[in-house]
Amino acid sequence: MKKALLTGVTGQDGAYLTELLLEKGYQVHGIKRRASQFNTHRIDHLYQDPHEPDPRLVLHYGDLTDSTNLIRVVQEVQPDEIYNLGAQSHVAVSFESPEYTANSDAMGTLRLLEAIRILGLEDEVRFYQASTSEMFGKVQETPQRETTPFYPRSPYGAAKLYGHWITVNYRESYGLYACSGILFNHESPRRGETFVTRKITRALARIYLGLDDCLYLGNLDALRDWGHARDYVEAQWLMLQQDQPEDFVIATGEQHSVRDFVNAAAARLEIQIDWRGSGPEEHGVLASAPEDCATKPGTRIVAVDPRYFRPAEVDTLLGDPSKAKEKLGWQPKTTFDELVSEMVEKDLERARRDALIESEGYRAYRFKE
Ligand code: NDP
Ligand code: GDR
Repeated sequence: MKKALLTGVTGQDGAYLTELLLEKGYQVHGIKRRASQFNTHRIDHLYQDPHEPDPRLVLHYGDLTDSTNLIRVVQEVQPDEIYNLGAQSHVAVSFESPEYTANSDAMGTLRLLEAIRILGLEDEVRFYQASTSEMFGKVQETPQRETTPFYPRSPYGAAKLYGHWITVNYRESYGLYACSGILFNHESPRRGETFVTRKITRALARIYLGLDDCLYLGNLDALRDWGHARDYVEAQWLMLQQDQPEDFVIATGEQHSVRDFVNAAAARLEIQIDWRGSGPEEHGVLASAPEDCATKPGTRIVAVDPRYFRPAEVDTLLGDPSKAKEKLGWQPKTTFDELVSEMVEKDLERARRDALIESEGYRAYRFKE
């Protein structure tokens, strides 16, 4: 049985990749952080009682800022593949916590690579690094491909750039099978609630049911290439199954603005937004809605809040996934509309549950279930 070790197992990608690897017959070992509350909700459906013989999913406490811990876990697990998905992954937060972001995202990658080297596992382990389109930042070429020069625009982008190059360096210096996937934004119903797509689908579903009043956003004009996380983790796995390690751009090749995303999500709820004003004055008024919508036409449901502007913005990202298509046989399966629909439907289901608990109490909700 092949063994994979994942950092970031409790995150969005960690959950989808764990599902994929378990389906493929791997034993999956994940590093989770100690937190004051349970933080494994995304993988709880996959978790097995550790008292059972030969569990297929095993969790270890650890942190990318703790090198002795990483060395011990790698030594204990002796994995065939390591996927370094763990990171402080929020761009806006990286401006608030730049040093921690560098420690976990840049130095954390180095620590994991050094653990492999210290344990003499260079010929035994394949290593995947979660690189990002944020490294292109102020874009130098459109669409962005593997050869496009990097120009990061945030502490997160700069830290990830170090992680990217140190992975290339360990491949070239020590013959390690190591690849970086330069992944463009990928979303899902499991996306963290403060990333813009999930923030939008969650808020609009709650506004629809009367649980929230208004969705506050920053830059509505930012353009992104959004795909589905389920499709993207398959590319991560494929990159480690090739004869030679190489870096790949993973993207859809399609671009939408944040405003487009709001309109698409609203359309799934059959509500229409009338956009007024511009810049920080811009807002969206509910123009029409079905009868069961708790919020009435004429209400301001989207507003720009400058607190969500970033000190330096990445205005536009658009990836060219041709190399991945040609060499990995990979292409995205989920369209933009399907992605938006799936996210809205799941958030509506969650909002309905919250509304029921709020109005009738937890027992009524359990009974209805
Ligand atoms: P998430 O934010 O959903 O998950 C991040 C994971 O990293 C969580 O499991 C988190 O643990 C863990 N983590 C955070 N800090 C540490 C640390 N110091 N030590 C160990 N683990 C840590 O991110 P995604 O799943 O969306 O992304 C996965 C990776 O891919 C990240 O590295 C991200 O930067 C990168 N990426 C993501 C893209 C995207 O669009 N989603 C695009 C390109 C790259 P906890 O649950 O405890 O917080
Ligand atoms: P990003 O994703 O920064 O691209 O990083 P995010 O969803 O946070 O922002 C996308 C764009 O939307 C604009 N925006 C807002 N963003 C947030 N979070 N909240 C808002 O209210 C808001 N309003 C407008 C942002 O300014 C930005 O332009 C994600 C992360 O997953 C990274 O880890 C990953 O590497 C990159 O995608 C590729």
